[in-house]
Amino acid sequence: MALLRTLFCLVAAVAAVPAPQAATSTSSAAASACTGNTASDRSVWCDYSIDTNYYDEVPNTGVTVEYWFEVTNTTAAPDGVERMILAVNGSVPGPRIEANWGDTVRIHVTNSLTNNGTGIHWHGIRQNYTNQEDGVPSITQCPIAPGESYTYEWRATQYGTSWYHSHYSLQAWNGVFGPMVIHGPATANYDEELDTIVLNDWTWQTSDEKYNFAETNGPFSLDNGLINGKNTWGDGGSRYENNFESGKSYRLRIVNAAIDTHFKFALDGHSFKVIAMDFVPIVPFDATVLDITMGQRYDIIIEADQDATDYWMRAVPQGECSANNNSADIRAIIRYDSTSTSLPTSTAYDDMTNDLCDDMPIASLVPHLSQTVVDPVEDSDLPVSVSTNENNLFKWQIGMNSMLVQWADPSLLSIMEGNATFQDAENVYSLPDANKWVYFVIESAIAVPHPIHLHGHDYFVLAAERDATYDSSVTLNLVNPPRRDVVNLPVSGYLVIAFLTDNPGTWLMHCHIGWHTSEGLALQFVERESEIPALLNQQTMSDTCSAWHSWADTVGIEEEDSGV
Ligand SMILES: *[C@@H]1O[C@H](CO)[C@@H](O)[C@H](O)[C@H]1NC(C)=O
Ligand SMILES: *[C@@H]1O[C@H](CO)[C@@H](O)[C@H](O)[C@H]1NC(C)=O
Ligand SMILES: *[C@@H]1O[C@H](CO)[C@@H](O)[C@H](O)[C@H]1NC(C)=O
Ligand SMILES: *[C@@H]1O[C@H](CO)[C@@H](O)[C@H](O)[C@H]1NC(C)=O
Ligand SMILES: *[C@@H]1O[C@H](CO)[C@@H](O)[C@H](O)[C@H]1NC(C)=O
Ligand SMILES: *[C@@H]1O[C@H](CO)[C@@H](O)[C@H](O)[C@H]1NC(C)=O
Ligand SMILES: [Cu+2]
Repeated sequence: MALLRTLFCLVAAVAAVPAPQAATSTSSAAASACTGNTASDRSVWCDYSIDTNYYDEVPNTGVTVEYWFEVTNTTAAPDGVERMILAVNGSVPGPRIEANWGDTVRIHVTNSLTNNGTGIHWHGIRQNYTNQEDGVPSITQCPIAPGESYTYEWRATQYGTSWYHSHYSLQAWNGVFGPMVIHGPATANYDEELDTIVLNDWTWQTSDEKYNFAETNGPFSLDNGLINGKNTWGDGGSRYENNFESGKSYRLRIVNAAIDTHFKFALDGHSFKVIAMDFVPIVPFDATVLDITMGQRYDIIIEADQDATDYWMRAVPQGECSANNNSADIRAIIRYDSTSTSLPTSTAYDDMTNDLCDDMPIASLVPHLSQTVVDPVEDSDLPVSVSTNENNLFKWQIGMNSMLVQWADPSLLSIMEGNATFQDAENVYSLPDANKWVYFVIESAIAVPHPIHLHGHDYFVLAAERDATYDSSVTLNLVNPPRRDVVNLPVSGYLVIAFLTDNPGTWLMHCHIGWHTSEGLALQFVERESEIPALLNQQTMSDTCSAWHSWADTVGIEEEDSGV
């Protein structure tokens, strides 16, 4: 019976592939659900389920899903105001990546820009033993030079919602990003998937022009926001719209892809069930308003159980940390009657304007797959602070340093060459021992929250508090604490994070506010360095770096930020 179900699963996943027993097969078709996963039972996934420990076990689908991406320089008017954008295949957001849990995902990226390198990061993907596919120039590869192509390949060992984005300079926020869905089981049932809902803030000048301002003046008011690449300004632009059928339940996958905006998100008049945070399924809880900071994702289920009319979907920038000139009008429309063309008259929940930049309450974020942190050992303290350098430009520090790394000299290259001696500015924290629980206290006296994103791991939140200082009296929550890949370092507060050293590689940890990443709020964990060289494709590393060197030498490109 088990074997039979496995076969069904394989057939369902790659209808186009004749022989399910083939070791690998290639499909660029959108993935579909696994046998047993139906509207009345979303917990099943062929031979696996929502109870499977996905840190240890992954379905062997034998499927490789393949995509071809081209990064281009073009113009667009997402909110009616035309500007230069950089984009994947010309659209903002770029094409959606879809795969099934256990698939191998292969993406060929061609850099068709004339004047920038690139490198694409698969946000939240664990990259189990595949650090080189993480897509971070200066850390895991040299940038892909103009005219060159690069192939990324990794296994989807987790499932849920995420996004990919450029990790070269501030290119992501000129438009080089898109949604990513890994299909798998869920902790609650729903009838249909509605869509990925990608939230952005938006400026009418490029992120590079804005960075020059931010570096000298600090944060500023952004011009607008987008929901799935759309919004209005004055008479221009249009809104994202979708439809509900009365009585059905819908899964929405929400991604905050902003450069500097902590959103509250809601659909007027409707409540919802939250079923996943980042790539971690959680015990479902009910809410009406979602707090979502940069880099975070939530999967929610909404019942179409209200009067059959039109409703605003809203994303409201939180005033405590995100200034926007169009805060009250970043909206989309959900219609029960798809032929309606009226503007909704629904009103917003009061909570939308409480203006604080907090995460969802920690007590609500309970992972379905329970994991316990065992005897964690405290590593370095990581204070976060800000200062100006000799040119009066803002630089952020985490731990001892503000990160400054070189595109042409990625950490993995020096580790590959066997002569890695890291400079202070590379902000390296070495974790040589395998399978140890380590924890770090990240703390800031400044009234600015920072979404802290770690590559290569889900991390465990042992404690977090705003307007507080950490000391030894703080109780660390070791039994099934929230775990995910982006958590807010609270305003004037602390965040204590733990993870298991089970993934050799150079893993970046950084603030996901774009300006702050560029201003150095980043460090790298060099985890199990001695095991790294054996995992690398040396040819790819060398070829990418020599192509980058020849291009960069010819045009004399200058790195003006942290290098990540
Ligand atoms: C991660 O990679 C290691 C080494 O190849 C392997 O032993 C382990 O099973 C992998 N984990 C998952 C969840 O695939
Ligand atoms: C993106 O564009 C390339 C050509 O530049 C094309 O081959 C590919 O099919 C497109 N991919 C998607 C997902 O639209
Ligand atoms: C995009 O095109 C503009 C206008 O031609 C040019 O100034 C800019 O350097 C280009 N940017 C990139 C990244 O290729
Ligand atoms: C990248 O392209 C942008 C947009 O054309 C340009 O402003 C910027 O200077 C370029 N930066 C680098 C570092 O290549
Ligand atoms: C945005 O708001 C700021 C401050 O409120 C103002 O100085 C600026 O001119 C506004 N920008 C636009 C384009 O309206
Ligand atoms: C490391 O060694 C390689 C050759 O083994 C050499 O080409 C490279 O320049 C060295 N790098 C540094 C930073 O010393
Ligand atoms: Cu920050």
